Amino acid sequence: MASDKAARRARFEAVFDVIRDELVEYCKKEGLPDEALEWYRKSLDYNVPGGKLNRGISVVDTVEILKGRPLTDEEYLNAAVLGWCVELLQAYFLVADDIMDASITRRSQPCWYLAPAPAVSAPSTPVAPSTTPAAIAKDQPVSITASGYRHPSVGMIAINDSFMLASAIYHLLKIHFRPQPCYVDLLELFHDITYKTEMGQLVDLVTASEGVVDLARFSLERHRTIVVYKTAFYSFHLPVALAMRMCNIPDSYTVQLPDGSKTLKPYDIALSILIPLGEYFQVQDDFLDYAAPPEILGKIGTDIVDNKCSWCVNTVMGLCTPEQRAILDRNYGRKGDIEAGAEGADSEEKKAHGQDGEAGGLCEKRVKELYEAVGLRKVYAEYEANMYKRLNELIDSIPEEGVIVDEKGQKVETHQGMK
Ligand code: DMA
Ligand code: MG
Ligand code: MG
Ligand code: MG
Repeated sequence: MASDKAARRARFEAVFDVIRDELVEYCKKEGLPDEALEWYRKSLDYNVPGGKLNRGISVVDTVEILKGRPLTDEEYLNAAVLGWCVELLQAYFLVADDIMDASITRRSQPCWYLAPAPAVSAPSTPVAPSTTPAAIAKDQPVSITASGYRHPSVGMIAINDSFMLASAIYHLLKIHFRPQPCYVDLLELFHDITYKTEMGQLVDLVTASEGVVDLARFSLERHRTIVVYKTAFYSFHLPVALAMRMCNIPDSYTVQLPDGSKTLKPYDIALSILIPLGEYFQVQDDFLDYAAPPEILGKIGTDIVDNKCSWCVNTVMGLCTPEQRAILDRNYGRKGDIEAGAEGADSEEKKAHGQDGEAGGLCEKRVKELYEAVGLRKVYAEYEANMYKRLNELIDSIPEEGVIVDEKGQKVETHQGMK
């Protein structure tokens, strides 16, 4: 129910205020000056709570499902702290990702590194209202506010801000979980999944190396490695695994089917569904990067210009004619309007689309036209329908009933409705 969903979100959001105050207060106790406290508070408010919150709320939902009853206030707070730790991890990745991807907007506001700096140290000056987002990006470290004034922008301090978003996780875990038996498991999970996500970002970035546009290096197999590592582990596996750890489900448990035909490990069962789910989610992110209007998506797509090994380009490479492939080779991963090797590209066309700082430019436009020509939207709709079916089959393949046994083969409890 929509209202139930809204209420769950509101209850979860209310915990953020407590967490933010706790983090700022800790810095205050360390003796940081007011300027730094104000900066950290603004960074937390700007980067952490404004998203869909699916990852964070799914920790709370999973704990509730595993307990099979409403949570006590203390349990709720603990689950919500873990949920906000996932959101902090996401904020850390996104602040850095937007710098690395040279993105302009996120959640319908300037990316943090382009946002007006919290402590304005220089007087604001009016600028021409027609300044484009790409010009703002080039204009580092100055940012333009909606009212058309220049402010110093956050700039590369955002790199340290991203570190502090990540470090906040370990401070919160210490404050809220240190005496609990699951503490080390929670720490390990955050460390392992952070490492995996960074591996995914590494493969994403080296596959999209600037100035080396060679589509032959792309493949759907390479894409799969990227999306599983950069997205699926932290977005889908992490929230559920944290909830399982908080409920003290040990690795040694196995689930035996009533007829004894199969034994399964609870963490493996979770992975077997959540990784494909995360893969599907990132394919959708890739598709929306090209297909969704920025006003709706809240971010301006950069994959084509950034030479990314996206699901879109890989899929189109498998569908296009040699002539279309040549268009792709000339235009993919190019920032401006001039096709490589096409000297004196149509200057009328260039004028019509603007060549100075327009996000993407003509090359991106040509790639998008090609995506339309090969019918990528239809192919995506088919992919989505197939994936939806496959994910449901995977979920259905998990037994409704089973017996959980510990490492000695002793029955722990008869478990129904594992789904
Ligand atoms: C982002 O992938 C991955 C992480 C770990 C933040 P992306 O660059 O496709 O994300 P977005 O489209 O949101 O910038
Ligand atoms: Mg990005
Ligand atoms: Mg990225
Ligand atoms: Mg993306």
